[in-house]
Amino acid sequence: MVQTLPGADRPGTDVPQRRRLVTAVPGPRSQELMARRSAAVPPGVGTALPVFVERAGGGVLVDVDGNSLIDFGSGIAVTSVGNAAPAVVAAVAEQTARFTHTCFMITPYEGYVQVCERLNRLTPGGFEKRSMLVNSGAEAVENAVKVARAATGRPAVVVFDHGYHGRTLLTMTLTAKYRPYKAGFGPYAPEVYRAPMAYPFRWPGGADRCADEAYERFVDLVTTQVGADRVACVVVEPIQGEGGFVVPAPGFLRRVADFCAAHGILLVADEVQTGFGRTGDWFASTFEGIEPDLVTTAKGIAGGLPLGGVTGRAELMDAVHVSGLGGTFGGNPVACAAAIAVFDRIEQDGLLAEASRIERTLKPALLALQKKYPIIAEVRGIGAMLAVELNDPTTGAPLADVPGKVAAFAAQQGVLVLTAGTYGNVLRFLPSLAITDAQLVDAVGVLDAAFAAL
Ligand code: PLZ
Repeated sequence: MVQTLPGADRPGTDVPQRRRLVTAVPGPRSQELMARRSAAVPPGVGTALPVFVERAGGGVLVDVDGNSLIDFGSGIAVTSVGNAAPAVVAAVAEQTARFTHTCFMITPYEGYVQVCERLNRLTPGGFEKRSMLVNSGAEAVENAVKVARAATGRPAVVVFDHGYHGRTLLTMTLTAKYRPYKAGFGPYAPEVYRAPMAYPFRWPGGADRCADEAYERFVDLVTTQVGADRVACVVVEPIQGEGGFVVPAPGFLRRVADFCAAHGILLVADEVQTGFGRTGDWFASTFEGIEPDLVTTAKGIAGGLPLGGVTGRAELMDAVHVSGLGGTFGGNPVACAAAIAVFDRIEQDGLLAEASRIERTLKPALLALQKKYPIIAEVRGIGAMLAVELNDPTTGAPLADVPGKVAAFAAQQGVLVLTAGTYGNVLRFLPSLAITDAQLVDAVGVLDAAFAAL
């Protein structure tokens, strides 16, 4: 059985939980490695921060030059229970020593079943469910669409502006943003249709009319251009991630869900970025009281080991013929052991409440920055998934070059922050749920200095 470390205290790491700089960032060793990287790895695989990591613990990355950075990215919302969380490390070590792989489709093992049981219980909806496991978020979304098509016998998929669902052919097609995700990679997959997202801050008719008008546009698209009876599923992130942490106008998703139910269209909630405590609940669909037919997961599920899942109504998941789903590595036993340790940590360490605590500390601090710096047009998000959108205060034009400058300044001061947004004008904050209030306050001080230095 998977071991957890009883009494391992959060963040339970010997990596000191503070920033500490001993060289410039990036330091000389990182620069050397960057030169080797450039010779060995193509530029198509990007680098947000050219700092090579040697070890990490809790919410801190230690680089090869000995600098410690406060990590506001968590590897893009992955290391939510803390990096190298002791319980995850122990579970991985224990499973690795027993066996590393069999292929679940050849000879099964209990860990896979346990992860599926937990997903079936934790995802929204009291109905009977089944889950399957894969290696990534994109693969989860691909499989959700396969299940939806097989279960409904319909071809079309409806997605939204600003949506992100992956980099494979189908999920790249589902993804809205052209550059860098789609440019040069067409032709795209057929039968994908895109509706406007209820993005309150940017809705032409104003935030108050956003939910109603966006819903009307969605219905119009589905009924007049696609045909509701041809739509297999609507795929939507309950809070959009890469698109800029867009929280849909209240009521919009609820109405989309009701429309889907009335027309035999399946609702797929892509909870890859929002799942596993990120927003203060297990899944963000619960904020709108939605019970999606299918839920896709990955990222925070296994503390950094590659794992994803599709969870859905039993009758839909069971509609696929025997052996229609799978893959060599999907639900690898080591990744499953890590996932079980992550679920236990979230439950036993009360990490859902920690996400809310992070919001209570970080959001007011960001709102205080907004008062000082008028280019911060909006502070938004839920739990430990917060962002600021940066616009020209007079014209309202997106300031696409500013997030990069703030992030570069912050990195030089020992804080890693990520950018996002269709217009590249969003800074997003995705700390580990193990981050302390002191670290949050310290990091916001660095952001303050970064905005002051613009
Ligand atoms: N669905 C909602 O956020 C991954 C992408 C980083 P994979 N987001 C980070 C990048 O630039 O590639 C994501 C997501 C949502 C699906 C995915 C895809 O998950 O595990 O990256 O395939």
